[in-house]
Amino acid sequence: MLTRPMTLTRFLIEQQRLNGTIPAQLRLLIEIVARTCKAISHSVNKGALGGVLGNHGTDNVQGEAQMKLDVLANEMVLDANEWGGHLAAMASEEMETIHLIPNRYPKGEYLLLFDPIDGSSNVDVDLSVGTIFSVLTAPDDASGRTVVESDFLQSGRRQVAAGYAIYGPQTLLVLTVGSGVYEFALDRELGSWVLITERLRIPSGKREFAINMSNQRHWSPAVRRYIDECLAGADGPREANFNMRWTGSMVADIHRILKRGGVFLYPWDGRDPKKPGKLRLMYEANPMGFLIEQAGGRATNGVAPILDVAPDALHQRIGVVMGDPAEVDRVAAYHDGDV
Ligand code: AHM
Ligand code: MG
Repeated sequence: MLTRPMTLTRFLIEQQRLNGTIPAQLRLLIEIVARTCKAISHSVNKGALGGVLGNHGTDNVQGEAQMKLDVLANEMVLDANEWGGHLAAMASEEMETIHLIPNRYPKGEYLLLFDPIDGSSNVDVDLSVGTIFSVLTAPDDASGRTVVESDFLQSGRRQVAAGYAIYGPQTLLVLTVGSGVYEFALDRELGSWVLITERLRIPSGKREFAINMSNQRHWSPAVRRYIDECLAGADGPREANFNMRWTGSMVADIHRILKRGGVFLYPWDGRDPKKPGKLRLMYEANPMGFLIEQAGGRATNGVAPILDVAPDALHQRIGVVMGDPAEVDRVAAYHDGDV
């Protein structure tokens, strides 16, 4: 019997039909985002041959140097999603404020937030990077008026879809619409995303942590204690040897944790009072937190689940601890002073 691959298109249609988890408009929106990720993947792969490497020579709203690919991928997501009719507006890590759908196109009810190239400092050295996205619904009262920035300031719990594409040895798409986590691989011959893992679950008990150790001196006592105990190995209080991995691309580190287990930390640190962490709530912590919870893990900023944090600014930063629930709970308990 011929076994047909389960493409993203068929998967989304079946979810819509069988489970009713995806309204038609959301399905079409996800298809467009996934198609854009295919195009971004081509640009990333071309690298120097496509003239896309190196700095763009500009800074983004957060004062970070933009790479050419940051700017290119941002444009690609905006262009592809403007005309579909599913969106009310978009917001990106690379843009100062929200991007409204031009008047010449119909508008929909969804809000798209994205980090076009996450881990972009890794692009020029040929390590994995990715695109992260999150979908919210515009507030009911926004239908008859222009969407404003505060319409985006919804907690992560309200996301209706989230995911990332990772441009690594394989190009993969990892997606949730609130009914588990699904992993698709880009089949370049078919030009399709093909389902390779259903209902992905984080393996438990893996003794592995991911953190940028060079920030150690800036951490809170709770995070310092957690990492010290991991480093103490089999003779320490954890009575186990821990391994460490850090790629500098959140997509790659979170992908490893989803597939192999362990915990990811980019915690609050005391370097700059205006920046309580490096990662952005709306473009990184919320979508990844949604995926991690849907895969049976937990995500906290140390004191509260990330998905319950009420945002107060579009580009807000937050401390992040996510992955294996037992490890995340331990870090949270150290913050609470419970143990
Ligand atoms: P970016 O979105 O500008 O690439 O920054 C986010 C990245 C994450 O992917 C990664 O976890 C972190 O920054 C790495 O930071 P560091 O350079 O401190 O290791
Ligand atoms: Mg980024």
